[in-house]
Amino acid sequence: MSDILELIKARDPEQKEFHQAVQEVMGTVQPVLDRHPEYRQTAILERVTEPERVIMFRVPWMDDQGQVHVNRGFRIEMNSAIGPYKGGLRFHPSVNLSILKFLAYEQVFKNALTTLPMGGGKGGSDFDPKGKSDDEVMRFCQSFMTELSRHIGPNTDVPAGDIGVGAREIGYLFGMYKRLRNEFTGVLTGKSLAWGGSLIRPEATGYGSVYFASEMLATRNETLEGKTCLVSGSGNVAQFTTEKLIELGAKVITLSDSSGYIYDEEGIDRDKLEFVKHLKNIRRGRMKDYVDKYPGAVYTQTDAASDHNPLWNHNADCAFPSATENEVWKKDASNLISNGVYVVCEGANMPSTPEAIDIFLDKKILYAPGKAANAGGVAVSGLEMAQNSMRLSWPREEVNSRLMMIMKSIHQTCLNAAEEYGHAGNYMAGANIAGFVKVVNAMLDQGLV
Ligand code: NDP
Ligand code: 2IT
Repeated sequence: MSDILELIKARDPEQKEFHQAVQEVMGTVQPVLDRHPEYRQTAILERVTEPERVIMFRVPWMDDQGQVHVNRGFRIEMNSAIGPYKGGLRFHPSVNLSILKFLAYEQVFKNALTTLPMGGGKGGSDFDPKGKSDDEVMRFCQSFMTELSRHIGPNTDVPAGDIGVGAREIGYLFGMYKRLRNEFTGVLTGKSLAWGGSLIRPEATGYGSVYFASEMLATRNETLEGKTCLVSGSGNVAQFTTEKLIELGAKVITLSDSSGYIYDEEGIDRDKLEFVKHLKNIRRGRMKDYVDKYPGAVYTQTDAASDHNPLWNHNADCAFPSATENEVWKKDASNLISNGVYVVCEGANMPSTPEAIDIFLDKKILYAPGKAANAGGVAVSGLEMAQNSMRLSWPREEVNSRLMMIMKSIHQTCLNAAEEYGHAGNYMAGANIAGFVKVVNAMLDQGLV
């Protein structure tokens, strides 16, 4: 195990997030390797940690003042053992090869857990959509797709949204792909309903994360009703996590963005959530504005360079980190535990640092890793692909009940795999093992690939 980590560190020493993601998976699959010597004999670890293909390209675009800018575009085609590459696009200034490789790597195992035939990929750009006009975002998306269109396709690689890529960006990207290829196909998911999108896709990640938390609580004969919840982020995942929590009778008392967080002791109700959706999705404003509208709430600025986030330091039962990677530090994990939190359900990808995870596992709380808990988003993307292939559109209830079934199945799969390999009750080990076994067996079936 340490061999493979040494190898990837030596090969790409600067890719810290990628190393972190690999270390987490490799740290839990040793019992599988012990039982299956053929995996080591066929260098499966070396193969599964090396992307099948990495595409990196120039994205030139012009701003509203006529100034030319150049960003970098990426698509990591990580693994296609069980289906076409599938995974989101992230537009954020922090985007680099390390972050996208970590996300693509997580995506491979996450997609395997969904029960649907999807391989793993991820892409994006260091473009910052904040403060850009719609026209600027459109020109950027058109330029980005001009190159990306050569590499993707409904049976090859199907991108979707992630941080900074929502319905608006998917629309511009799809329009350009259609124009370049003269094809109306399900090449992207997260499309609008009128032109091939699926009902429930916008809600799916957040709803799925809450369904997963409900399943975990059910193992202790509990429900979310009456539970106090901390949610971070205020984007797609955080909004629909909050929506479902409210529907199930829980009380959400925090939301955040990269500048700070709001604490609303009375709870964020439906009206307040509608305000947040409008603020973030239409006005593209900041969470700070929440307290002008609701003066009973408190806004606290946060410092990205700090080793903790005060959002995680409030009395609560459950926490749903739904903003970004490494947003829950060691100190936050200790604060969560001492404030009574015993459910941590990751809506974001890799939001907890390894030290924070150690604390959750040590305290034996209900801890759901992102690759299981947030798989509802890509699962409904898979259902969008299925509907596109059939040229049909399922009703809301049908998609929602499939999403619920998938989340239940992922929950059970994690428990079963954990139990089978001596990690009973450890959802992180269960998710890693189940995802890993499915993907590497498919690779072995297909020969030296
Ligand atoms: P959005 O762009 O809709 O929202 C992102 C939110 O996170 C914003 O509130 C943003 O604040 C905050 N955020 C982003 N970067 C940082 C940062 N570096 N530090 C602090 N806060 C930050 O993205 P999503 O809601 O779609 O994604 C959130 C997380 O969920 C990501 O980890 C993503 O990979 C994951 N995910 C998303 C899925 C989906 O279907 N969309 C599916 C599965 C996982 P600000 O406005 O200040 O940038
Ligand atoms: O991290 C993720 O799973 C996503 N951003 C969603 C990917 C998708 O293809 O829907």
